[in-house]
Amino acid sequence: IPQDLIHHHTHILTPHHCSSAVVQTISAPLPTVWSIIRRFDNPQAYKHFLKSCHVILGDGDVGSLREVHVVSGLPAGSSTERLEILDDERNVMSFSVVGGDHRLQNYRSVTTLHKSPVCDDATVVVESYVVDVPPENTKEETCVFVDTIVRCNLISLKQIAESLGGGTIN
Ligand code: A8S
Repeated sequence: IPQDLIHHHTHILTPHHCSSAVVQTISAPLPTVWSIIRRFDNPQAYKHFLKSCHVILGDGDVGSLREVHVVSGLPAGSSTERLEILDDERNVMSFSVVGGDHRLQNYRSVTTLHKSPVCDDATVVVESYVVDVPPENTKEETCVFVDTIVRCNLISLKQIAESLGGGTIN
């Protein structure tokens, strides 16, 4: 990660926080991957655990709020999320969870995209997060749960970006 982006993945922690990061390499150009990530109104394009998303405030700029509904089978119904960073120059996006019915209080994630150092048309995605450890869970359980969701999302992002084969979506 370039020096000027490291601070985005540096989270302030207390003993009641859990934090981790997932890295995924994608064989698609950075603009293709960014065109999917930057759409705050359309996370279900690659997040398979979401069944719907409605922007309830704003028009997709920083400060916008969305309400997502989760597929059945997860210990959650919905989540209200705020767009914290959307930097089209540096390819940084971040959102935080501000409400909903689920166990991930104060979830915040930051996603940065990097041109692969070895291949021009490949992209490295780094997604880090911090979240409160729920009262009935351990840090390890919380990290396993969230890592699983984030890893699934990034694998799905990879499949979709690679299938676009160099194009971008709007
Ligand atoms: C994301 C990341 C996560 C989403 C979690 C971790 C969530 O949408 C799901 C289940 C939950 O229990 C919590 O980038 C919540 O979306 C799939 C509803 C927040």
